[in-house]
Amino acid sequence: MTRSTLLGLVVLALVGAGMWWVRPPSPPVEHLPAASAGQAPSASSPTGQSSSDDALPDVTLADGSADAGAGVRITLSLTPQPPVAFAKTKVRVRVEAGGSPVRLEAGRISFEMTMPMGDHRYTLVPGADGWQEAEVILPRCMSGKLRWYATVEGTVGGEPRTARFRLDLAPPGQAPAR
Ligand SMILES: [Cu+2]
Repeated sequence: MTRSTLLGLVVLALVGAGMWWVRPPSPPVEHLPAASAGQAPSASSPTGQSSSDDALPDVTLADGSADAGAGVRITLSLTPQPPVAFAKTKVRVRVEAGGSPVRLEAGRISFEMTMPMGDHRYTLVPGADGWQEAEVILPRCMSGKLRWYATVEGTVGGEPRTARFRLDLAPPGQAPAR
């Protein structure tokens, strides 16, 4: 076999491999309108969030509860409502299993946005009336977005339990509703 034939084979192999590589494993959905990417069309919330958000309990203006599986229900309550950026928010969590209050062992709550906003993780400590609580200060996002997500985690009867909620932070200086 001559040198040029070998080179030709190598080129052929590379072209073949290249064609294999450019064949996308999935369609480039980022170039498609959202409606044709398999998402049900829905009215956007004022904060421009997708419909998957709407399934999460909103704890901005009222307490919210979420099913954490196996009959465990996690309730999240913020004070004030709405919570205000850069101000203290009292976070309270209550957990029921089969309708009876239970303790969330190693209870903790974390807050995040769709973008990295730093670490906002808090341990829940025992409070009054069976609530477990934390004092939280969340920053305002420079982008102007207000939507945060709260994740409550812990174990009940040795089983890990998680519940997610959404909230919209009021801008600093805005008087809380109550
Ligand atoms: Cu941000």
